[in-house]
Amino acid sequence: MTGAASGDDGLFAVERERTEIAPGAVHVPGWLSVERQRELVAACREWARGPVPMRHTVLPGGGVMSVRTVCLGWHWQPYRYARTAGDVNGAPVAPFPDWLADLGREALVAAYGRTGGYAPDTALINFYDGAARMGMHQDKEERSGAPVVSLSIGDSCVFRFGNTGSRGRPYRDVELVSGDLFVFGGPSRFAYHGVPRILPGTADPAVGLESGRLNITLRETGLSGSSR
Ligand SMILES: O=C(O)CCC(=O)C(=O)O
Repeated sequence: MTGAASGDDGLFAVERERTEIAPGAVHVPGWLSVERQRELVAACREWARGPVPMRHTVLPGGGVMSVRTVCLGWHWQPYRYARTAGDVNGAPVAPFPDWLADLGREALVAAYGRTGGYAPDTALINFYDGAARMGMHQDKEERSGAPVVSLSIGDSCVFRFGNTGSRGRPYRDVELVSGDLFVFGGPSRFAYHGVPRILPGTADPAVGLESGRLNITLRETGLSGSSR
């Protein structure tokens, strides 16, 4: 579903239509209905409780990520996936539900017009308060070149989508609004990307999130067995 209105919020020339940001990287504004966003928010609240609670990830150098994260299917920790959360409480990660894989396939149809046999087996659910950020990085712990499906709910953000060679320019800043879908695959699958800014107070209370931003990324790990 597309069709949100065009506009200008003073920061960006906002094109609220399906837009290919780079080859294989597609932004589909307003893809999730408010009802679906509410359902996802409710599901995220459950997942945040555990068995592995949502937490700030600690980086190998001792830095602490400002976003809080919980995973499904496979637990991501810097910089690998495992079936148990060795860096949190040692518990097995919550299962990745079939309905979320179905949603991922619907997302690929919206972005590319086809699913290509997409079979995501992990989700990273990030919660950003108004001060949280995510630095430029590549999603590269997966052993699969399948696309990443990204769903945004709550406060809008500035999403920076760059190139595959470095964290620097060229990149494009895209405003991701509640309900937006962003898919990156093909030549953009390993592009650097990040979230330099949240726009607090922009969420629609109807989605069930009073403040902050949820981002859900679906991925194919290409892994099997218990851990790698
Ligand atoms: O929050 C976002 O839109 C991006 C999240 C992200 O880059 C990640 O989880 O690796």
